Amino acid sequence: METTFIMIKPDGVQRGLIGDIISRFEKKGFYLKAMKLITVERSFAEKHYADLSSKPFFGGLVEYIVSGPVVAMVWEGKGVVATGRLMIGATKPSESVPGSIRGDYAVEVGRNVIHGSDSVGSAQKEIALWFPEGLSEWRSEMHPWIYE
Ligand code: DAT
Ligand code: MG
Repeated sequence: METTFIMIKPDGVQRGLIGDIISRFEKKGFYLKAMKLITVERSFAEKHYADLSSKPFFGGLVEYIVSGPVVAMVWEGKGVVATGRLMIGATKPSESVPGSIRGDYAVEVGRNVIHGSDSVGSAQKEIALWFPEGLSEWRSEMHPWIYE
């Protein structure tokens, strides 16, 4: 099954949105395979966002990510990369539909609460970066009630 990397950014942690966000992924039928609360170094945030290093907002983005603890997670499920992105909503909260996480909780693109991998390939890279220790191997007993 597919896995994706999801991170609740420092604003999401500060604003008490951890439980709600985890609950959305749980209730959907995805499985939590790894999780940690961690404050990352600048060099680590730069590595995570390396593809955006030429963008004018890169400096501010890195400042924001290192500004407090984040919740890093791996979620597993059928189509979890694409569906996770839909649950998160568009990058700019002004374009994120109500019902999505950013649509419900964010106003500014630079305070958009949550990160999710944008492809299966970037998910693999991000999971390797954030969880070199590996994932938990469990499978939910609910599996046949969620998947055909
Ligand atoms: P996403 O987080 O939806 O995958 P992205 O990978 O294009 O979006 O950009 C990563 C983060 O960078 C995004 O969540 C917020 C910030 N960002 C993106 N575009 C921006 C912009 N035009 N101005 C300011 N910050 C931006
Ligand atoms: Mg992205």
